Amino acid sequence: MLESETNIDIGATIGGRSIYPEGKEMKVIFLYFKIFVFLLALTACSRKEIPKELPNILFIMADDHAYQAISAYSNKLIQTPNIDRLANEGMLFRNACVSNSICAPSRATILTGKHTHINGKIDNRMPFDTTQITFPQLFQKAGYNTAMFGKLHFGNNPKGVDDFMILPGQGNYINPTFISSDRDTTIEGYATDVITDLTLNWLDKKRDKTKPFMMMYLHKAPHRPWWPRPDKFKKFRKKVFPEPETLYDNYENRGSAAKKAEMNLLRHMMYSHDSKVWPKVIEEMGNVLPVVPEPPSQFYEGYERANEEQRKLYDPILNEISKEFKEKWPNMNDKEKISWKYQRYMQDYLACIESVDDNVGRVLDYIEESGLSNNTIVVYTSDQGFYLGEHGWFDKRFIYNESFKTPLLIRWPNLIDAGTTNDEMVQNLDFAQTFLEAAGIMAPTDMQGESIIPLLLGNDSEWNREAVYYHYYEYPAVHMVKRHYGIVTKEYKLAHFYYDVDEWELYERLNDPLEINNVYGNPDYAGIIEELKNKLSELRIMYKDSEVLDNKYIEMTGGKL
Ligand code: SGN
Ligand code: CA
Repeated sequence: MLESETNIDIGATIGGRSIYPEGKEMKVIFLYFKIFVFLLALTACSRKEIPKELPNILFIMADDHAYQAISAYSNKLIQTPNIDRLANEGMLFRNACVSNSICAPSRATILTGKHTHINGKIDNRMPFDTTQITFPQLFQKAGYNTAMFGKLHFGNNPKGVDDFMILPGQGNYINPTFISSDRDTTIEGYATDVITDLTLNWLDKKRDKTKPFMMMYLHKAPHRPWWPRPDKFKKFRKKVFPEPETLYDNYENRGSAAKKAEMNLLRHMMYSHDSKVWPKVIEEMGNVLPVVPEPPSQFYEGYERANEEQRKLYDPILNEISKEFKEKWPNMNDKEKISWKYQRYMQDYLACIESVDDNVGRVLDYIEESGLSNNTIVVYTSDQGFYLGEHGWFDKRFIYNESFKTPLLIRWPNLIDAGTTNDEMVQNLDFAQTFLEAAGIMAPTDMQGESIIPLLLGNDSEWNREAVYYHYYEYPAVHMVKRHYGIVTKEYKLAHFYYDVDEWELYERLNDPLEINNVYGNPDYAGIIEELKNKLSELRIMYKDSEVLDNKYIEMTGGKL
């Protein structure tokens, strides 16, 4: 009999001491065993599986959208009720990050499922080898109807999409021009609204409704120079936002990379191009110029796209900003100047975000009203994080939190439990394999991420990543953030800055969340440093990165010093 055989086995493991030869004890053991088998069966039954019906994928990505500016992450700065819907009805990732915090490299990683040292798009300037497989090609081949609208910023047209209209390079906010397979088209309106119109038009009228779809809906906003739509420009102009704790950071206890970076609000944020003071006012004031030279053409590149009617809406606000600047600036001390620039920056950046949120709402409404909701995976993310005054900065690039982390919210009704959060270290590197698994398409074996489907389904025990790898290259270049690579675990961040320096930095993520205390030189951390360096070497080997490759990319992008 099976049951008695089981008992004999159990007995044998307890070192010869017979605890159940007869009666009561034996029954208790049977009972425990049955409960155990029942619980096991119950867990197996409740384990969620991907359904057979192929899901649609709606991939929404903004450009430079900091998680600090999504109310599902933090409601200090702005309310984003529509993006928050994805958190309320799906899963919010609190530790999602990128592997190289800059635009085109992040997009190349998303499309190829490979680190940038492998796909070759290490910075915004390097060409992308178009013979590589990108995940939309695999969707198209598998019978999906595929499309892309908005900012790709890749230097090439996308492959694997049945329809596309993309912005050339960075694109424009006002009356943007789009590239498509046959011609360029300029569309009157505000980029965030126009990209959404194109997306909705395709979803509603152009797509093949007999097929599942994979749509990439890619905003230009809130990328610099933060031109809001006129009504939002006006609405946000008088708002006052709380300052981040590290706005007046002096970079003490940090390495030379933080001290030498050129993304400081006081020294590197431009008066016209960024703060939107008329160039002629800056010229008249003569002695207020920042360290960074500021050709008026940079301001006019954006402004001059506006037609007469649109200018009538922008001009009164621009006049008001210039008037205030002219009156106040000469009497301000440095702290007041930083504060003024911070408020101006946030007013425009967050006004751009409000347009993104409104438009995400339009698309979510369409998905819901057209009955697509239950079978559509909706993802909201950004190509990287962004500094909103933390450490006195704007821009991104660093392995430090605000640029390294990126927002990630995913809704998949019936499969992802509503209102859930996840703290695992998932990366943009994982997106391709995740989408492919959801669609039942085999991922190429040389992709380097991992599908996060187990996390989405709540099967967390199937996820065992303890650390992620990061590598940033674009230096020397705008903002002057030095080349660095590193390892990040939930507890620590160890980075090596190289090329014109050879410096290491270590941050304790749990005790020093603001990352203001580099403890690399502290002997108390010798053990942890050794351990992390070993793990970093293992990661470099696992992801096929090396000093040879570091040097190859140095040669290709500017040469040895
Ligand atoms: C432009 C911006 C920079 C920004 C890079 C890269 N200057 O050069 O501030 O870091 O793009 O951004 S701007 O005055 O032209 O806006 S990325 O998101 O495309 O990588
Ligand atoms: Ca970007």
